[in-house]
Amino acid sequence: MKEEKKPQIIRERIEVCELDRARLSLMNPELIKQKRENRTIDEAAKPFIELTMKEGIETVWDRHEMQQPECKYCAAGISCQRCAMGPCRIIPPHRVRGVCGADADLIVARNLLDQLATGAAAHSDHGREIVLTLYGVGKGTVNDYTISDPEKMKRLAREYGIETAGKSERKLAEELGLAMLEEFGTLKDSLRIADRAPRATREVWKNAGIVPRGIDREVVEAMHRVQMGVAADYANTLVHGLRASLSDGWGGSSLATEVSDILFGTPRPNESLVNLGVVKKDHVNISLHGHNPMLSEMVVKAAKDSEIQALVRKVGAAGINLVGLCCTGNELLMRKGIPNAGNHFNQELVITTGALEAMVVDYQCIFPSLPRTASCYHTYIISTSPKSRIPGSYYFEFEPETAYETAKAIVKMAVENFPNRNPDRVFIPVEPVKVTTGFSVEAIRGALGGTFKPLIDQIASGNIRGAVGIVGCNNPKVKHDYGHVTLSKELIKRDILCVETGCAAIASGKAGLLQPSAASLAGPGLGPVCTSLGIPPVLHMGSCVDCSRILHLAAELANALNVGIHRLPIAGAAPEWYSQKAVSIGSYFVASGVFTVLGVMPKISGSPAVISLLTEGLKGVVNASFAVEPDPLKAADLISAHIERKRTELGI
Ligand code: SF4
Ligand code: MSK
Repeated sequence: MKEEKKPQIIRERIEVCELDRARLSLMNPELIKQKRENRTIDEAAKPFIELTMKEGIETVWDRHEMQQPECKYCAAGISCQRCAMGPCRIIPPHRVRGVCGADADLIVARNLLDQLATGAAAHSDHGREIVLTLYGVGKGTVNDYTISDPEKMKRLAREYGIETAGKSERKLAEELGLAMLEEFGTLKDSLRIADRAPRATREVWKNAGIVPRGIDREVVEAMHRVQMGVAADYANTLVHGLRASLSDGWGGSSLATEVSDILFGTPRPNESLVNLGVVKKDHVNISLHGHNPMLSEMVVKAAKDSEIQALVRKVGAAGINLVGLCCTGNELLMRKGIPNAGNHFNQELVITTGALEAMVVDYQCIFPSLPRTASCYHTYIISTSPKSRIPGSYYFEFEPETAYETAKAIVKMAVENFPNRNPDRVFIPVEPVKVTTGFSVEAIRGALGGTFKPLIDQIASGNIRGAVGIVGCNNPKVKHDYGHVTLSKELIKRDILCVETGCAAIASGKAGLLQPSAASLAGPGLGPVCTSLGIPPVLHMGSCVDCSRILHLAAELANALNVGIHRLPIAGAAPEWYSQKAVSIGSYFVASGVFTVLGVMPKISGSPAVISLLTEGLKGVVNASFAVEPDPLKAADLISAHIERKRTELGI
């Protein structure tokens, strides 16, 4: 008999909830009330935030407070740790260059390129894992996954110039997987998949010298450039950042999205629920957190296994309740309608329901401190990626070849943890909110009757003034969800359609904006259009890598009009971004011709030259630029003005 998979325990599991008594003693009911209101606008999160303060369970907001005041040199981007001659800081009037001679502009630019390349690498490495799985399915080495959307696979194969006639699914998966793997790095000088960008946009890239080549190549070159003694010119450094970001958006992220659709199904509109109220008192609750859908898809299957179901009955639970978090959650919500417990800042709070048997994580956006939070309860943190082994967690090494077996062992462990729950600590005083999600590019085209013409007509007639991609994370510098929700509400009121991904999309879901009935909050043009189509005015387009869907949608519209993306009445926004991945996303939006407004200041204020390049100078390079506006209402003004300008230029 095959031996059952057992987890490896990474270091001792933290067994005692480390209550911070000193901080706790400072808390009084008035202060708790005040903080609870200042920390979030997510009504369902508020009782849990209050609980953490009463019980001294540390959260992201506490740690942010403890980090204050922040270092003003680091905040301005003018500190450098790059080599052993430093660290260096720029402190005018005397210290205006680092030991190597780098000035403020160069130090800021190198730091920014470093962040961007990190984000591009994260998305693209995720994409590589998915493509390798497709290739493994084709080669017959990976047997736990199947091709869920063979039509999409054929479309992609044709895009890659692969003959599809007479080939089996497996043969096609092998050939397409190999062609896609080559995008990461061979002797080529452009990405095949980036050819779907409009011709005029590719022309802009060519003239600017930023056509993305191999995906790995751009990230490696970025790392080379930030090595001491290579980059010397801030502008030249940042222009490479645009190229690296394009290799992410039109490369690694696009591959992650497209191949996930092939393997797990292309999202179609479906209904589900969001917020912390999705946790069920009488069920074994398992949250699936991170970004890569490969393990979580298998957990969904394993939860239905007859042996597991028998075990569920044995422990006396009513069933297994899977809930998503962050972008793994977005993937499951879009494709499977699995309820979502929330975005980035809900990850600690879901543990405080006291009813979570396990939190299964893959990688990205996972607080390394989660095992500390979990130690206050019976919850197991189960890490699964060799790239993200978390001290204090139980670790199952995930490999596509043994995906089902691993998923089943994880689910079993969670079910067996159900009797360890303390019923007196179960606290779920909130109800979930309904959402309609699943708006892939294909689904939007389908909702419009098979062509984008009706959308273009509505934009041309002015009923819809334009569209905005709202993306990105939560950041304790912004009241949780306030930036996302305020901006989305304001834009739809102004007849601007919102398409959203990542934590922004979940924020809108929790606020009720992902329901068709939210059309009543939209303006007199957009509202009736949404009502007639039965869609919400804010469309959920997926996870962080699915920002590529927003690019592809823009490309479809631009191609239909035979213009570059920069001519469209569209914009991007990241009101609460924190992640290096968001730096890459913002950059590939701008490099693709999309004006993008950030709600959190990047670490560039130490270089007026870099600020000027990013907010003005880039217009001469890629016909788009960044703006920074922390107030979402003012951001809406900037976006509306931009959209109206673009409409005038188009003559509509
Ligand atoms: Fe200092 Fe230059 Fe080294 Fe940075 S690269 S730490 S500025 S000497
Ligand atoms: S999970 S990258 S906090 S959107 Fe994709 Fe959310 Fe940002 Fe992570």
